[in-house]
Amino acid sequence: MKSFAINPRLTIFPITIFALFTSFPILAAPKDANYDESKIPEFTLPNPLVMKDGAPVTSAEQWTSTRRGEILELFREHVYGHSPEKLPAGLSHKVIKNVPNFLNGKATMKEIRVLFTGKDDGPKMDILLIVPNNAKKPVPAFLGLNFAGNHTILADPRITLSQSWMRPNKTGIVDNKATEESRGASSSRWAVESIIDRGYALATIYYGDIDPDFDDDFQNGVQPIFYRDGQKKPAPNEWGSIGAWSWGLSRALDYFESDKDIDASKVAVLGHSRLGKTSLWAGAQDERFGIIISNDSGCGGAALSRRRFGEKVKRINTSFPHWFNDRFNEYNDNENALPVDQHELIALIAPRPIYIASASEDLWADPKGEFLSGKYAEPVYSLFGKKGLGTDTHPPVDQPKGDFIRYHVRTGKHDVTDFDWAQYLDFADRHFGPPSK
Ligand code: GTR
Repeated sequence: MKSFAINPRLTIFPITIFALFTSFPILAAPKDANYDESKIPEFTLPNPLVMKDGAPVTSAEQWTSTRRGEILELFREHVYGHSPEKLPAGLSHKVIKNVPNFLNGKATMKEIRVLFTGKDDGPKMDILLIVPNNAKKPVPAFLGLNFAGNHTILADPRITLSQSWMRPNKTGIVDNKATEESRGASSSRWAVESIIDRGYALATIYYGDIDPDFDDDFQNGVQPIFYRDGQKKPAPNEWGSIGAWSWGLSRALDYFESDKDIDASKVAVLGHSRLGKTSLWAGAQDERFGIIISNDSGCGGAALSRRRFGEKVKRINTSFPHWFNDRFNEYNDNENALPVDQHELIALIAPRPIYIASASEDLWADPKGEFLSGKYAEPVYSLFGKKGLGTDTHPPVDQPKGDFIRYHVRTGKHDVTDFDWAQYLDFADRHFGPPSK
């Protein structure tokens, strides 16, 4: 496989990126999608280091006090929507299960129910938390949403089978409900034993507990909790589902702050695909997350929208009208008008460590566009004296590169594998320090 360097002349903003050559296997592009680097239109990326009033940003202090907030506001207004500033009255949690001899005695499993309005019959999410027994507390943790219920990450009958609405076409889902057959169905995506053996806790939540993933004009999920009198759906600049899922991740972090087993200052938030978009947005907004991990997040995640490679803004807004805010539709076939691009989402995470992962056959998610977002976030990390990717070249497969911004393109398809987890565990060891036993 060949890789090609980015022209170093173009690393100064505003950047005009000309065609880059493809370094991936030839895969047929779906209709209306481009998989050919030579057909990427020319574009200029917005410069994260120029303030709204045109003044340059030259210090970390200026970034933190002013510019960061400007960019965050643009993402809220034009892409993911504003999330509520206040917590709902009555929000509370209770431990609903505690199993001390989980994983053959290696871990303790707890289930924590977060009642968003304090009512048992109101909207709620269940956190599955697995904590190593043989580790000095408090421990660092990985937190990620899952696609089909907490019981799918591991085939252990002691994990409560989700009663929530499920998307169809997944293992063991009948009439949009999980059945016993779905236990452990996603276990290949969760390296539970390795995480525990390395001294980390693992927490996960079914994303549909926070907002079921279908377009119902926001009648279910957490949005209605916040409607003002007479409001029937979020305003065009208010949150969609990605905003809601991210909000749920922050509520899990609130809980960790009260759990003496967990070091809430060392929580790595991660997600795959639409949930990778979500982990990025959660990390951008909530600076308590210590490490952010994006696994194959693609369009609306780590991939630059202006490249229009693979999935495009119009396509994602058409297939999933509920993920972003309504204003994001203004950029369908109009990416150059976006006041931000996704490198600035990565920049919002600075100076915290961010891991961006792609897969070689996942052209739909635009691996090179994901790499370039990391690349063009580097000037912001530099303000803090933090090293980023340390290369202008899209790395060959299976060769992770970078320090505070780290990247790999794994061989294979759109998925989360043991290879991905091995990198995330090393990354957490490097930046949090290895957990003490
Ligand atoms: C696809 C979508 C992607 C990605 C993926 C997933 O259909 O086009 O943006 O989010 O779903 O989440 O699995």
